[in-house]
Amino acid sequence: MSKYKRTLITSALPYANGPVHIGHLAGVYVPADIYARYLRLKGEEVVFVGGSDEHGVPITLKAKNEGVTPQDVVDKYHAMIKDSFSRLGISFDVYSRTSAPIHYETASEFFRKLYDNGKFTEKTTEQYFDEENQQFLADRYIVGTCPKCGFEKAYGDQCESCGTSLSPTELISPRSMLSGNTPVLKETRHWYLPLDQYEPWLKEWILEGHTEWKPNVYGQCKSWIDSGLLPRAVTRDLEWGVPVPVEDAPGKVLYVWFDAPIGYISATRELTPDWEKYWKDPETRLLHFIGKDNIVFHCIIFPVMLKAEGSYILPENVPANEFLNLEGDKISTSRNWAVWLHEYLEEFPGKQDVLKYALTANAPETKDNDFTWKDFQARNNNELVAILGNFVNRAMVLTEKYFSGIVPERGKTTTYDEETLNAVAQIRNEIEKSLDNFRFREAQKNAMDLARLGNKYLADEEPWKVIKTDPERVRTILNVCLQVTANLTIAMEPFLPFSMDKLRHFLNLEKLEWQMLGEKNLIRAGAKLNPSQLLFEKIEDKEIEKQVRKLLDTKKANEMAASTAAPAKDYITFDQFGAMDIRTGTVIEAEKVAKTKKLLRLKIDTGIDKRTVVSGIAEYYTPEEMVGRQVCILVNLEPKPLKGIESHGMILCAQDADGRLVLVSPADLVRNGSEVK
Ligand code: B3M
Ligand code: ZN
Repeated sequence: MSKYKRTLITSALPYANGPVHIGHLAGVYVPADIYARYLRLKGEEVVFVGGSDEHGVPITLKAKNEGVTPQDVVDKYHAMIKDSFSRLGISFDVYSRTSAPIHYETASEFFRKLYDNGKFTEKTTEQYFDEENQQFLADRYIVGTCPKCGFEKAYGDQCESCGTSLSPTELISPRSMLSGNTPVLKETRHWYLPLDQYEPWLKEWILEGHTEWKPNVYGQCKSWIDSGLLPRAVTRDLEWGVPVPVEDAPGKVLYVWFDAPIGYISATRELTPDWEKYWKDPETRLLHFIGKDNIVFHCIIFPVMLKAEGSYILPENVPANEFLNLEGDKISTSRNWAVWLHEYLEEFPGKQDVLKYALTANAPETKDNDFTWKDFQARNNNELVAILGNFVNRAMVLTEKYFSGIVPERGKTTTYDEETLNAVAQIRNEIEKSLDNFRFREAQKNAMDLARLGNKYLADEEPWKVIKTDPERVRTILNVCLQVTANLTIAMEPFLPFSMDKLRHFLNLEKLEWQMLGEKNLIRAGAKLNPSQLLFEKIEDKEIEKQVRKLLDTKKANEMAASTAAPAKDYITFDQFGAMDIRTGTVIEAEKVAKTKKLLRLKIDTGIDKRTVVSGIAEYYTPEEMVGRQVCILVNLEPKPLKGIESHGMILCAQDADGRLVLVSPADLVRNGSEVK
């Protein structure tokens, strides 16, 4: 691995203000985990750190909304996030949190060193202040219209619509998130990181020195640097956060984006007393796995902090991903438009690898991508089950059947046998090339090619036919198949760790190191296999339908929450109301009106008579559901023919936000013909 001795992998610290969803996983944690597992399998020295980001306005706003303390919020979600990562098998060497004492110490020391060395500028400026709440409005405490794109709900630090990074004073028509009021300006003193002074250095380091970074990452850096960098405040007037470690700074804390990346350092310190070799030795390769909204913080601001401090290494690469959408819509925590990891783990027990596989197969590496449940099902059924599982299963079952589960000897080989075995090493090269360039979806596809190779070999060689004429040959065929299977336990290990554990157990194999991938005798003739089961199970339509329905329910709930009731109509008199004769009645017959979608013909016992009413509720109620129901009916509406049937009256319904009609019925059974008033 060239000039490096070891790798330090960091993955963005999720805000502990909500659970983790598939967008986080696809963008950051799954690729970081694959990479960490790959390096470990190669026997390289690697440390993979993560942790919860527990400061900042996202946390305090959540606490305020829920009427609890910020500490309550982070305790709850940190535990939840940590647990679900571990159950999914994200193989952090340490998962820390920024409320940990070691982080307070690390972040304070870091700030203090820059402060003592005169790396900050100190400025008193006017900032927005909410008079009602007696609080300065930093970052997300303030919303307004984005000066760049006109989005009306841009935050004080960033517009989520166009991605522009903002400062509160740039917002048009700013409003306080706390009171909704227009804030006033008030003087306050803060420390700034003079990014402008680092412009020449950033140009050299990134624009000239890191042209190999992913185009999306490089492009964002370039546009930032080209548009000119400004000094950036690294302190805030807030109560929640790491207190500014200088005398005479009461009520001030470090800006969350100053302390959070230092969290990577604190986590490493928590892991090992030898942490400095990971952060200060130029032979360490530092990699940040993040989503695209964090690029500027990891490529510009944090490196400037590290550079200013002076004793730290800089990131070697920042393989940031684009965003994952869900069923065509942007993932959103506030709209509950997400697949939540903790829910997935409950609803698909034992299927951790399937989620990782589907997310990697569809990873938003070069552009935003879409997760759909249909695709998830297809990845499982058509790839994991039909390609990988099917090959492994056939190799195992045939060995069991013909050789009582003992690995047969490989006799004289054909050119095709040799080609097949040689292809494994080629596939290894492909996987390595892809992984070394952070192309995870391609790498996983390359690894699956090994299973495809095995399937093709089996289909061509047809041992189930050959066994009748040349049983000796079948020994060789199955030996080749089992060598491919054994190689799969290596090739697939970074992607499907739980399943490869299982497969190694079937094969009675130890965990093999990456360098052995491509070897032709990984499994010894004469070895006894364990009884196998299916490696993957089909996911049925009904499981997928259930998930899709859940999302439709969410969509509906959002529409309902967003819709407002129509304004009230003009007044009517008591007499006008009294003129409407509404009664209770029971449906005694019901049928669909032929050649219509919406209409039911109902026979109703109104207590006065038994009459026919045609009602437009067929999309919401079946005839069977209607019979026996008590309804309210306007009986003195003038009769009207509908599709050739004379309708005598109207059934009362409430119309829901989505147009759906819901019957209005008496809350208790009453005598038919009772007046409704
Ligand atoms: N918590 C933002 C985010 O979750 C932030 C990342 C910190 S990484 C040091 O997108
Ligand atoms: Zn904008």
